[in-house]
Amino acid sequence: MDCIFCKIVKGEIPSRKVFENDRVLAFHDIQPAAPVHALVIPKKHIASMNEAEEEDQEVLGELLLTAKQVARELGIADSGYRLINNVGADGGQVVYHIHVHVLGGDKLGGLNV
Ligand code: IU
Repeated sequence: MDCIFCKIVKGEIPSRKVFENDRVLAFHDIQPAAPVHALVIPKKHIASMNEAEEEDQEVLGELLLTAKQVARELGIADSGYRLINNVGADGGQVVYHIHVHVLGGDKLGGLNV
């Protein structure tokens, strides 16, 4: 499968890793949209939230808990941060391997939902 994040998981494309275990990987985004911008992905290929299944429940929960740890690790936990999961074209998804953006390090603008 020609998935760029699967290649990052396999080490075929380098990344600046923040955290890794058997199930998830966190790394710095190559085009940061905020002073701190990391991505948390499952090692299993799930294209987007639309393709997530019941059996993915545990790893999806782990993505969020890892995002919390990443925020703490990168020093933005106390000031606050935003977790984003883009889904599909209108959601702004570009890479079709599910990921949680961890954004912070400044007051974030954009949609207030
Ligand atoms: P999106 O939610 O699919 O739009 O986010 C994809 C993100 O992946 C985006 O912020 C890119 O900068 C980031 N990214 C990356 O970190 N490394 C890569 O090799 C590629 C994209 I391609």
